[in-house]
Amino acid sequence: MAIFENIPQIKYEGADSKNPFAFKFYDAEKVVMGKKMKDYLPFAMAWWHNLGAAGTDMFGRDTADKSFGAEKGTMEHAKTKVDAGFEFMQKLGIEYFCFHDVDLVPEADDINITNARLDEISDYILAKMKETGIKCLWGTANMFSNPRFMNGAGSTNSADVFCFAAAQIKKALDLTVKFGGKGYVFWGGREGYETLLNTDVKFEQENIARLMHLAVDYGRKIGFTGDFYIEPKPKEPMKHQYDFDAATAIGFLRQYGLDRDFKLNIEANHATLAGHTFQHELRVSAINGMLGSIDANQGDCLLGWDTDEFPFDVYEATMCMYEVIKAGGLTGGFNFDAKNRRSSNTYEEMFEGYILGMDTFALGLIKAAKLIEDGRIDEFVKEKYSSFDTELGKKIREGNTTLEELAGHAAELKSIDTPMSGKQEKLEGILNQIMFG
Ligand code: XUL
Ligand code: CO
Repeated sequence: MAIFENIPQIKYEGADSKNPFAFKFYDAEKVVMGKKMKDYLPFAMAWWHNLGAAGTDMFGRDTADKSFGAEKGTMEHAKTKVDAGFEFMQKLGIEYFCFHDVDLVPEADDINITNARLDEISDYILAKMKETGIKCLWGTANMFSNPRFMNGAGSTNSADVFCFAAAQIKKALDLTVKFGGKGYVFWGGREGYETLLNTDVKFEQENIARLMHLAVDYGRKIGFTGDFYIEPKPKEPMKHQYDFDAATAIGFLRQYGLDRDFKLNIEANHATLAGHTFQHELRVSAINGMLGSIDANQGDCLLGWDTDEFPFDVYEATMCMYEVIKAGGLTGGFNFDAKNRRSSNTYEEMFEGYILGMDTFALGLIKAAKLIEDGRIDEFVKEKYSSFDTELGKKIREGNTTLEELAGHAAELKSIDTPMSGKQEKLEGILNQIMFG
């Protein structure tokens, strides 16, 4: 029996449709810049939010019913979540999912029991994957919720806890490989500190790197050919998290020789928590060859924490897709690490959240393609640096000059005017014209 029996198959109806259960902009088969929309936008469902999050916040308990007809905390519930998840993805035409180990089954005190439950549920999931063609984008281990990780996982002060982290990663990698997942994520929720009075930063960072190396060695041994990802986030839950932002994570990966196996999973709301735009984080990743995957969501600058809202800001999605197109697409995908607001507590709203997010990114793709095809922004940027196309400019770019030679050139010029103007307002006007023209 269907769980979402009142929800129809969600189809593309176009921008004039008033049907809440239809896409206005996401037209999976439509070709944009030489590729189908669905190939530019491999969307994924986040198991934890969509099938788990029920509106609990610091001040109140669940508002939504995510029991899907079974008692929570049982294997029967784990199975009804699978049923709900696959029905949900099929109805929206979502081809991927992402999971943590403990999203799939209730965690037991004894890790052997948890692992046996994971074996059972993963067989059930695998059968559904075969039946529907739905795939796994990435897997991960939750190394932040259980009290044993209170001082971190890789960064813990306890060698025994380090072993539990290793055990969870091993199992989550086994599952990722079983599902044919494209990636494996490390989000270091507890890898950080509250105060330096009790923290050996160097030791903790080295241990995190050791754990990642062990994960890579094991993953490659069992046939995982995909990318490992770090998902940067500056804070929350910790005051200071080591994977602060893209630049910090890239530096870490290079320092510890992990950059060949790892890329980044960039989350919009984490970017803004780090004081950056989403686009900035994508650009930094892309120019370093590290743009792997995206956690598609949106924060709220008036709140200042990780609100994980469904993305509706079309400017932000446009600039995201501008970076993605320029980077030649993603090897990963777009995981909606997003949840309904506490007061959006019906099944209908689970669908409305995804329809909003998918339409926002479809619009972003359409507008970004238009911006690139229009060409004025790219032309301007090229022009802005054109003085480096001169003979002297080339010498600088190619490293064929000396400080004395450049100083000599400056002395000949005696003085110069300001360089070419930045034209920010004109460019913002072009962006608005593309958005609304
Ligand atoms: C937390 C977050 C996580 C990761 C996976 O802010 O984004 O859900 O995506 O652990
Ligand atoms: Co995330």
